[in-house]
Amino acid sequence: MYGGGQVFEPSSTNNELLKDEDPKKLAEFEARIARGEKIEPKDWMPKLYRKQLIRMIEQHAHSEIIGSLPEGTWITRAPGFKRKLALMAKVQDEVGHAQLLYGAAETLGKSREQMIEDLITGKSKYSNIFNYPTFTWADSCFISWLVDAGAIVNQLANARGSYGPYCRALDRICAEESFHLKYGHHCVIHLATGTPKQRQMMQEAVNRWWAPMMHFFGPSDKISTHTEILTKWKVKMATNDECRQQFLDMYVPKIWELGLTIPDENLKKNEETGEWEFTEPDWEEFKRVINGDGPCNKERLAVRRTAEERGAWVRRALAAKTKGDKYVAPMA
Ligand code: FAQ
Repeated sequence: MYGGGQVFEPSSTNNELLKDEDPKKLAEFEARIARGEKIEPKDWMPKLYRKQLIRMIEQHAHSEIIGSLPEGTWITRAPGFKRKLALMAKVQDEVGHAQLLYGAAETLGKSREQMIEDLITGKSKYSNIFNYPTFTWADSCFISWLVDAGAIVNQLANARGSYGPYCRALDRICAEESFHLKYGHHCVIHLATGTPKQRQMMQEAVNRWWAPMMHFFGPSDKISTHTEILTKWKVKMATNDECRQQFLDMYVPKIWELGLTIPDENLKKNEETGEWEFTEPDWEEFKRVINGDGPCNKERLAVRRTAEERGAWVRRALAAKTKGDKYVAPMA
């Protein structure tokens, strides 16, 4: 079963892991974090910090490779040569981001092979949003603009976090994502200011993707399991609700500016508090989707499994030793 079953449940293992730590080392570690120092792979770190980072970075890496699938299916059908080229480059970037992130997670001691195994057997999670289908070209445009926008809000914050290898990977990822965002915005502007049919297609995509987009930032802070410890140790530099609010603040006006509507009649900015108010997202649907029961979970994992099987001979060939370790010239 996909997920690991620990969502929203307090993990006693976490407390046990912390209880065993040397209090002096823990205090020194926390003082370093408070001073804004980066923690590097060879530095002492609590077992729980390591475990949480592996979980989060690994899920992020999986999200990038699985995230390349709903857009990837549109490369051959993208309207025109320039859009095809740009989308192909974007999808390649997303897979490259996964490589950077798997590398960062490996510095914490989990092998890439194990991470991939945990993804394709459904043990690890990845972002909810990539379990929805891209029916039309406009769905792909929504992802390129607004899902990338949401990812940047989260990643720009966390790039200032405490774990060196993750922050450095995020810096590079954010630089590339900012091009994705511009590309996606351009695609959406084109549709939203196009023919009535194009506008309708874009509006329908916004209607389909809004709920998953609200889920994308994670459960509200009231019910988030990991936020407390991750913010304390500066892995998460903004909470789920803070990221969601920042996204709404930056992008709702831009969506409205294009004459598109958002399918939430309660969505409005409270001018007194400065906070956006919205209908509480359906957290039951969120839980179902992240635990393997979304519209495309099975298909997404099946594609990854097939890619693993088909690529196995390449990995075998690379790992195979030639006689006496000597280089053997290829036959052709
Ligand atoms: N989807 O206690 P919290 C991208 C799980 S990259 C699935 O609040 P946390 C680029 C969570 O894992 C997108 N599961 O968790 C791109 C936990 O389950 P667990 C990915 C989710 O870690 C663009 C449980 O719920 N970005 O899009 C989600 O403190 C376009 C309890 O939640 C990252 O991964 C979710 N949305 O906060 C690619 C950024 N939210 O492990 C292609 C790094 C929560 O106990 C095309 N990650 N869960 O079984 C983070 O910032 C955090 O991990 C959060 C979740 C904010 C995602």
